[in-house]
Amino acid sequence: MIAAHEPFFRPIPKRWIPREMTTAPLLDPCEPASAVEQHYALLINPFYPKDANASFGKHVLTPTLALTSFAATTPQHWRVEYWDENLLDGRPPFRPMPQVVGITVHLTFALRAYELADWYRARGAKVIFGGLHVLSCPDECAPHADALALGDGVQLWPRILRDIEANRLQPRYVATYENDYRDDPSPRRSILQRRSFLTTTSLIATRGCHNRCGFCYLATDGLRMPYRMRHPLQVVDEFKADDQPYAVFIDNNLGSRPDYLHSLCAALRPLNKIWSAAVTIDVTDEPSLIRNMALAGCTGVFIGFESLSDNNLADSHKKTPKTSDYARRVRILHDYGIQVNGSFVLGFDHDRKDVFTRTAEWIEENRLECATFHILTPYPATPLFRQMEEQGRILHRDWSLYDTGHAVFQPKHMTPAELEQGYAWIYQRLFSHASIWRRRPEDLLAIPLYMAMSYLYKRSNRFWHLLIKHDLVNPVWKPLVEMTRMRHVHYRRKLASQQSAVKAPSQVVSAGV
Ligand code: B12
Ligand code: SF4
Repeated sequence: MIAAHEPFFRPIPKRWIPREMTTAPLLDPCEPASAVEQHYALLINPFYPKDANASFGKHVLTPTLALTSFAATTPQHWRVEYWDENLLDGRPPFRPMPQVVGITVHLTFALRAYELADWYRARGAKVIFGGLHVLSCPDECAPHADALALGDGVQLWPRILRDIEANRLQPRYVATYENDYRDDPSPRRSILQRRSFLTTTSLIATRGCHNRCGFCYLATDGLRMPYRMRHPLQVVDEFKADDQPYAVFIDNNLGSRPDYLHSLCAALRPLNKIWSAAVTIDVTDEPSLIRNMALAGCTGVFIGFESLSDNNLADSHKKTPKTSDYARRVRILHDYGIQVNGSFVLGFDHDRKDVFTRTAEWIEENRLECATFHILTPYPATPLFRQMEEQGRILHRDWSLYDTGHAVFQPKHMTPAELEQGYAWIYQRLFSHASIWRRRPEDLLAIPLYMAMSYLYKRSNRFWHLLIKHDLVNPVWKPLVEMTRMRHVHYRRKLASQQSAVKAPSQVVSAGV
């Protein structure tokens, strides 16, 4: 039993963090303009500072699909280049100057996006913004871009390029997410750097979620995202085409429609590959679905438990089983060899100062292999933001600190500084040698891979920037992934021949933000 006040005994020592992980590359203000190459589009994922409490590995687990999804709709006569500033290769290219620069904007890296946009526009490029922050704060974004894409880029990008060619670019383009998802082309993954990620196969099979939690970006005003699904065979084709052993589903909730997930699993099963996905814990309502997920290659799930307090969950309008049943449900997943990465939000109105130790104890007791923590963050234009604003609890609007690692509102039962201290403490506790060991799998044969993955993911922040800079992420991670896949294929054969669960196989880091 951990004493409830342990996180507050003494200040938590600040973690070392290399400069490249906190500071964006310099954009030289004196750089003269270079010639503009017509029909050349540069797509940028801007730099964001990393949180030293969490694993740096998460940033190179799998790429965002924000840019590759609509890159696929670029007309043939355009050249497209992709630049992710988080891969530590320096600032994005500018010689020749692209005719168009497309930038994805989230609130945490909005300022960097504005800096990039201002720099490129001053040198003759047309800048287009899209992404979540553009949807929630369009008026703030507008002065920095030639055009805003509000909503689905897959529909908007070809229209925008056509209008640029015809010299009739509009300031705003709007598209909903209500079209048939099956009509979307596959994301253009060929523009990604394969060595830079654990896997380049970020897959997405569905959009939306059956829930609408008040703190979730899905509850943003003006964002209508009904649950939409791609055909399972489209997903299978993308998985095969990218030729990686492991895929990460980046869907908000792959389990919103159990019937769909059953058919997706049936389609994935023959591939003999492994994957992980975000689902809600109610996916365990039907143990046969969990069995099918395991038979289809699911090695890990990312589950937003959010809180161990029913009152907090009710306040957020999350439809979820009672928290007293969470442990039983975690066991169902473990019984089928599926590791659990639990996501917990800290700072809800029913959280008191003991929330950190109680949560840590629960995670250790239930042997969650991985856990991700977020300080409750009211995203602009969500019901939670409005509520906090009405109550006068928003502390500031410095979006760069809305990264779920900082307290940006006044919590009910502790100070913002205590909330941040508790957050740092719980990460340090869960990344400690003792905690990693306590949560090891029951199957002895699974322990070596579990330990290797855990140490690489949770205790290698000193080395991540080197692996990233020297394009070693995939080469270093791949053997562990391949060993996991081989063990899993063996496990699946055994599982298929038996009625009930057999011993759990092994580990690969599961999806999660
Ligand atoms: C993959 C992912 C990551 C990856 C990569 C992030 C990156 N930026 O490189 C990793 C794991 C590193 C990560 C980390 C984090 N993430 Co993240 N992540 C995601 C995830 C699961 C998928 C993103 C994605 O590919 N979506 C699918 C694409 C197709 O959708 P889209 O981005 O909206 O893009 C569409 C449109 O917006 C538009 N569009 C987008 N950009 C552009 C640009 C142009 C020019 C045009 C024309 C159109 C356009 O077209 C696209 C197609 O329709 C989302 C949840 C989700 N399912 O979206 C969370 C999400 C984006 N992450 C989130 C958060 C909070 C974080 C973290 C801060 C969490 C943390 N504490 O660590 C960190 C820090 C990263 C950061 N500062 O952004 C939140 C953002 C909330 C918000 N309101 O901003 C989300 C929404 C999760 C959530 N449910 O809350 N993340
Ligand atoms: S269950 Fe998760 S994805 Fe769905 S609305 Fe709630 S927080 Fe968002």
